[in-house]
Amino acid sequence: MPIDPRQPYDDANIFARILRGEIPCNKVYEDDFALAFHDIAPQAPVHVLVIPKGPYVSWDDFSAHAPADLIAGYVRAVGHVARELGLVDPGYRLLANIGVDGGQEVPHLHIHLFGGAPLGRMIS
Ligand code: DGP
Repeated sequence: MPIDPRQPYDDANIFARILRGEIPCNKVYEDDFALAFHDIAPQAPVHVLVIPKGPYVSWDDFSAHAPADLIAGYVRAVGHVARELGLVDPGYRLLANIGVDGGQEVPHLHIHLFGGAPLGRMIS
């Protein structure tokens, strides 16, 4: 069920619980700004989610309200994960679903990182 993008941050959402270590994840990378882990229902040979360490519902919330050091650290972490996974050549795809029309289901910002195969021109 897509989220309401105007909702306040819900500390009980599944990614907040993963960040707090309350439920496990298959971790790929972690630093002061971000956590990356494999998606539970992969849609490509590599399908990793990268989340910021902060209470942000969506890209809209994060880009408007997060401090600059967290934004920079998070963006760098996404690129670092792709390089560490060996995806830069031949390439990969980043995607963030936002709100109802974007089909966002988990109300903590996450960037999907897809790779490991030719992905075509579009993703649904
Ligand atoms: P989105 O539609 O952008 O909100 O995608 C949410 C993604 O999160 C979806 O691809 C499945 C994934 N997901 C949901 N619950 C869990 C979980 O508990 N663990 C992991 N690793 N991924 C999850």
